Amino acid sequence: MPMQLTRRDLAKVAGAGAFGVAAPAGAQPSEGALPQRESAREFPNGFLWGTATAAYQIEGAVNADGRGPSIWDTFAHIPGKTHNNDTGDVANDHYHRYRDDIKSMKALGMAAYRFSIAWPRVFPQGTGAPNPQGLDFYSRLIDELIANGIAPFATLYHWDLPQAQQDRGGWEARDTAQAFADYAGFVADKLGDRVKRFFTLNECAAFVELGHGSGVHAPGLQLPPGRLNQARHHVLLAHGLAVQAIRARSRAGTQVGPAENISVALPAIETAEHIRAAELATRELNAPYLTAVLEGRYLDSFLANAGAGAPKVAAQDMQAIGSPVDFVGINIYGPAAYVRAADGEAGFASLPMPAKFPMMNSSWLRIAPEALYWGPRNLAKVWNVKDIYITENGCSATDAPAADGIVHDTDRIMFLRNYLTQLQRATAEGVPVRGYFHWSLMDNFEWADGYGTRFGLLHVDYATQKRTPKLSAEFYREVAAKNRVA
Ligand code: GBH
Repeated sequence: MPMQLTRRDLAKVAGAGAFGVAAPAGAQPSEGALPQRESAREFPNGFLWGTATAAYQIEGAVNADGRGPSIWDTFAHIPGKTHNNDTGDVANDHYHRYRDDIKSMKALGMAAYRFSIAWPRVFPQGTGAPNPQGLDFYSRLIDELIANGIAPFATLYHWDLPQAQQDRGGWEARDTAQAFADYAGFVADKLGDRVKRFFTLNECAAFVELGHGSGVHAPGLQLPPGRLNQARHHVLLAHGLAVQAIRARSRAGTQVGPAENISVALPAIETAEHIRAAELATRELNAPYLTAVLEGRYLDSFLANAGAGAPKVAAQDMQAIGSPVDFVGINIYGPAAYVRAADGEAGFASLPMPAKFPMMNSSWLRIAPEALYWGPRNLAKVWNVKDIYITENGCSATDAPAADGIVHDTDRIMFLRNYLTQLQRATAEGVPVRGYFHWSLMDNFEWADGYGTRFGLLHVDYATQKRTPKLSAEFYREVAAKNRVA
């Protein structure tokens, strides 16, 4: 029977004007007519609300205190590689303004902050002598966070490989995996007294493919398939060796895991057979990265596909890559695919997505709120992961200040409300998501898209470095304060 609510019906359920429906003349709004059931919409107790950033995107101060150059310094300075030839030279000057930025986090009621440590600040040459002044910046940052009641979550690699390490072969060189592990162990030893959770590498799937396949990110390579697979393998090995190094060199209780750009498979229709298809697709679509890390092996289908270009794997590599992790961080923006059940070996088929699929400002960001349900849900179901963090989720939006100087980013609020509602659906069903880090705290250097694309809750005026909370910041502060979306 089709449901047709009349205005009168709505007024009855809506009580005192909820739903924005004006009560008919003469109707008496009754108090409490609408059952509140707020608890059903809450996130679990202790759920961590935070924001995320990355070193090169916000710090600036690229020559300060002995920092060495990274591949992004080199790349961004090549004309034509970034929008407007923007670079991270100054960025948000966070290196000098971190205290104020932490005040902003506190004003938003944040309980956690995910930042990244720049390898070239700590080891300007990639290996060899550490630079104590570089490390000291992160030590001060961490102290300031803790003093403000904000838990530090540190990512050890967010794409800023020391240029010196690139000159020795970068991720194509197996030695880079060991160099990363040495750096990771060093940092865990020095900062692990205060940082309880480390992420190894941010989005291997993004920086390997974009930096070494399409070449649109640093170091701008376009490798043939075999060499690309070998670089991928070294990156996975870097993750595994770093997990081992962090365990060996940090105190009891320090936790470590990846922060990966999971390819989210969405069942187009939520029936048992299509949901099963999405689970099968999850393993396959993530075969080059997350699947290898969580299973400690490459899928047969992946190796068959690679053929002669399959990576050369040394003894113990897969064991290292599959080192047990304490949690899994996943970055989720758009969906990888809508899938349905299908005959054949794979058991699923990916469906085409129309060109006019709803999009946010970035050309790649499709709006699919249910990705924030199915991403963690599939992760928990397929690999039995017990602790999950959403290490990034967010969007580029319209973001132009109005006459009053405020960015009324109702599009970002729409995005957040819908995505977070789906995340709550997951936690309510028992999917073990422990926290959510919004990308990003503030507008910043959006890699090849430069400063023209804005992902922040705070608007940044780059001429003055003034940060101004957008309307979405107020929205997000309410979510964190109430521990629910609405
Ligand atoms: C994340 O990447 C990054 O971790 C973060 O640093 C970044 O600022 C944020 O998201 C927003 O982009 O082939 O040129 O069309 C998100 C995943 C995957 C986004 C690849 C860009 C395609 C670029 N990225 N994607 S392109």
